[in-house]
Amino acid sequence: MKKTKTIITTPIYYPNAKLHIGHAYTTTLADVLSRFRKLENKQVFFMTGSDEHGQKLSDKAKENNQEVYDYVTDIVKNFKLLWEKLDIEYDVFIRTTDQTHKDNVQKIFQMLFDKNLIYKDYYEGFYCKSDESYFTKTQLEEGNCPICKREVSLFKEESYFLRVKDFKEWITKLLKEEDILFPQFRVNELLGSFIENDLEDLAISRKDFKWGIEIPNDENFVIYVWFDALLNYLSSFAYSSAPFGIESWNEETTEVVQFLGKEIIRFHALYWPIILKNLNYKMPKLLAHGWLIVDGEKMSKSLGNVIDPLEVIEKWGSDTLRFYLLKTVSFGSDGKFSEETLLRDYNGILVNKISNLVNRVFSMNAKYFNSKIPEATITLEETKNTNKNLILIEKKIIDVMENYDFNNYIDLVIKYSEELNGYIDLTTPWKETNEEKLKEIIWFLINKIYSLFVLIKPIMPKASFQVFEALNVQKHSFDNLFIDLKNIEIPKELILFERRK
Ligand code: ME8
Repeated sequence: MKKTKTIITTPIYYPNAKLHIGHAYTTTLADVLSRFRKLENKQVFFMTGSDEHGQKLSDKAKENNQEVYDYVTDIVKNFKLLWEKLDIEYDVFIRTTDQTHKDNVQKIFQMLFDKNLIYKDYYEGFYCKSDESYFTKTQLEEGNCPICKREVSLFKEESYFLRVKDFKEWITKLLKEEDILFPQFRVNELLGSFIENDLEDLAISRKDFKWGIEIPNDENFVIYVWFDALLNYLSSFAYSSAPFGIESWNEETTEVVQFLGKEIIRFHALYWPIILKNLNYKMPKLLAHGWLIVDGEKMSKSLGNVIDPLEVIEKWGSDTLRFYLLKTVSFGSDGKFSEETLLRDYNGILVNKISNLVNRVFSMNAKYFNSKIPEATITLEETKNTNKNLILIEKKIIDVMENYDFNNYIDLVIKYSEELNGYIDLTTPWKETNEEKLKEIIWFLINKIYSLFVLIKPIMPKASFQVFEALNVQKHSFDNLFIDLKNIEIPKELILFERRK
């Protein structure tokens, strides 16, 4: 069935430090999909935010001699600044300390408790503060946290639990048959590591500290930060900037897409579906990407290899960072970030293939037609062939993004620019003496440059905006890629990306 609405989420990030290019990668993916769906005339709800409770943040604030809320508020300002600079167009930025969210979490906790999906008992196990995660003894790696390898602490306390074990069969079938988690190989990893070995009910309360949402009618406890955090995806619908209500979640014509990094698959593909099922919400599509690796390692403060996206944007611009992140990481696998490959792609693709194409065509239009786009129709064999190839690519782009194939999307966009460059080489307008033919070539090129930048807009909104300004077109949609621009004056040149050393 054709979808008419799209719900897109990113993880809500911990405000314990500035965000790095790993976070920028996830959020860029989400933003690209959001802009893409809007160009398909769909109604999009794109949410992101900050995960502000938990022991890690409470300890961090103490180290800084600050109230936790003040401490996280400063960092959240930096999140918002980054999203602004990276051209992220979200509808809701949710903070888990917002009253709307807290009320929603308490309401849902109570509902699930009343349904006996949550019960009270004793917990004994290991806790990693850094990942805010519980582990059983067998899950530890050499006695340490299997995610971050840090020390864990052993504790026993009274706790509330979410029933998970009871859903073993259901979740196994769901993951195997329903295609909710992509890439597919992550399904086997999850089934192997957590489900077949030791699926335990999840402790969802903490007694020893206060920085969290109180459990209704039991003020000695706060709700475990992960249970609190996952529910953000539902609380966001209560915000005034949400473009539509929660009832749309279950509509058959609504697509729900959730982006996440591979290390938080267990929360999203195991516990979250159980919560959703018990609240009668349909299953989302979970897109789990790999990590960005710098100097051979996952970024971390202690290794000193953290790349600040704000610095990259300052130096290269947001379009370049967005383009590079999508191009360099093969979705699902880890990808290496380096300034050498960034420079290579910048000069090799953005300058040589895209910016030069635009500038060459604009200057030819100035030289041959005094900057006024000529009027023409398709008659030449070369134009017919190129047009056919380009229309094929346009269709493929729509198709591949039905399946969230970001790498193919970006490759196809590059191919589109190569086709146009090839068309210039083939038709050699500088040698053309027939006025009508020359008109056709330049008219066709300008119109297809327009189409190229509609296709590229989700990835590089700034460059597209510049091209649309130059061509004086305000409205864009994938339904209307060819708009027959003619008889209008456009600039003599347009340099989108300048060569760098
Ligand atoms: O896990 N490469 O927050 P978080 C790529 N608050 N992506 C990376 C990355 C890297 N090196 N490092 C981080 C949390 N990410 C929880 C989420 S959701 C209900 C709660 C991205 O601040 C990636 O998306 O640790 C990863 O899943 C997320 O940041 C973790 O962010």
